Amino acid sequence: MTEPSYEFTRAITRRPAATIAEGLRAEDTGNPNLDTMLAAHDAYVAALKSTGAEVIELAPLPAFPDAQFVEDTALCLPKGAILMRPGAPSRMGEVAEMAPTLRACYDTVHEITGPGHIEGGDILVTGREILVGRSDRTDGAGVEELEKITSDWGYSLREVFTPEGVLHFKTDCSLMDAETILATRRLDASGCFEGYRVLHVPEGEEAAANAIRFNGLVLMAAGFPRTAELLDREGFEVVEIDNTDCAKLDGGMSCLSLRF
Ligand code: CIR
Repeated sequence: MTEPSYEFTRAITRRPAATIAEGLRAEDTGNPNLDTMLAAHDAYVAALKSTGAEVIELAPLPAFPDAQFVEDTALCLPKGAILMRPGAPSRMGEVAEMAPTLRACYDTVHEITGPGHIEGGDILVTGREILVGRSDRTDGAGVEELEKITSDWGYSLREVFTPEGVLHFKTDCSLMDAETILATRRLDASGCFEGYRVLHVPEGEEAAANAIRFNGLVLMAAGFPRTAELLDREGFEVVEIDNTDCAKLDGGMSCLSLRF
């Protein structure tokens, strides 16, 4: 039996474009370096492939400097894909760029038509439900529209909240297995994970909370030794990927792929 919340046969990624320095960020901590970002991107794709999955690698899109963060453009579920409607105006055009690839992979592709907004980074699919964090990018109308689609597919969807000042819900949490969530204490304190097994990212390593479970591996940002140790102790096989450059654009492990 496969567990669709973390067992996948495919992923979609997009190579970073030369325009990455124009990418959105909450705080300017300096521009990312394209060469080191590309090296990290290659390591990320290699790790996904090492699990036996097929990775569809899309070409850079210089007109959309944040387009490598493909996760925000869609939600991929076993019964179909749903094209999102990003809350960041500069990112809305990324969805049309992703659509043909998803239509080639899926028989059923729905889309969020608005007026609401919703980005994939705010959606965590667990073994039993879909959690969606309202944020500066995801509003109530966007969540409502998604809920109509996913309830037809038999999912229960719960609206929760992304902490103030945090870009996306999944900036602060990740699914480790169907019932286990890695999360920051500040997010868990909201009570949104009641009933789950929650592993807290050690204090000072909050940026490690955005990881991905992909088949037998957990991909996490390098440089957070206490989180890596925690996950190792819990029996997960961890692969550390350099996230220095993506972090300058508020990006992390989950943002860089669509997984299905
Ligand atoms: C943005 O602000 O939209 C991008 N610079 C980062 C997007 C990160 N995506 C994600 O967490 N899913």
